Amino acid sequence: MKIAESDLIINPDGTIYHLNILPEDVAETVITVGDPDRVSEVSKYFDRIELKKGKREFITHTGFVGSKRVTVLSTGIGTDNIDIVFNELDALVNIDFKTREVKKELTSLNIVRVGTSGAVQPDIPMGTILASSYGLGMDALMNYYVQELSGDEHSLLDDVQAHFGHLKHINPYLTAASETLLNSIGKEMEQGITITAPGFYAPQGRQVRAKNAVPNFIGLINSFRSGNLRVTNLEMETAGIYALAKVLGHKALSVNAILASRVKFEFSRNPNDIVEKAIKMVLERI
Ligand code: R1P
Repeated sequence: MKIAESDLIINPDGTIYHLNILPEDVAETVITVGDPDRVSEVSKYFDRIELKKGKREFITHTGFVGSKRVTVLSTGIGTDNIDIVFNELDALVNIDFKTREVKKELTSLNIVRVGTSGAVQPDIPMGTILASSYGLGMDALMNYYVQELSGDEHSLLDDVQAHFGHLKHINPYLTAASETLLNSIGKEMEQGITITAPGFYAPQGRQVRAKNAVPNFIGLINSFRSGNLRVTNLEMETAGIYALAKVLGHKALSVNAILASRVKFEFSRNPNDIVEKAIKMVLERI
């Protein structure tokens, strides 16, 4: 079936609408970062850079780490941007731009996010590099897609709903990391459930001047348990990445540089060093 021109917008030069890149510009291993300035912090370790392109907050560098071709791409902040990045990345590899039809042979990308995040457990210090075993979305993205859950995801989501169900405005969604990537890139890292929030301040329990509707949100978050599983950290993209990657048949892992402790009310004095450590760990393992 031909995908409509209004549904999949291809620019006159053959690039996809927002990312502004061509199908051949995408490697099968993709690193996503939130901050556009972090793209060159990753690609500075490439042995060779073959392409630098961008539009808006979506900056792409593609090159080689040894013999492995890697794309690093910035998503900007939030799951609304993840919706754009993941649909366009998937279209670049799985839709024939000439016929506008889905290709017969699909490509499954390996996608690793290197992001920044705050810990919600007292035993997880700033400086920790943490792999998200699950993404738990408190945003609205997956209200608009059909998601099929595994048995494990179902029972964990039941526990989540029992714990957070009194927050009537939230419809949480949950997806596991790619087991393959969690056991390779995430090996021996701290692991846990990452909550993805639809904002930075009250949606992550921060109290500045506006009055928060959910009292003690961090306490509610860090007291959640399902067997041995607990929520370890908060940020703004992982759950959307995990959910859309799975819906579209890609593998995803989120690696978090912990810059803040939300329970000790601390923020790192050397955040760039922690991010650098996370970047190096991921590049050594991809
Ligand atoms: C908020 O400051 C941003 O930082 C975190 C959050 O998820 C949000 O995008 O990640 P990045 O550093 O990857 O952007």
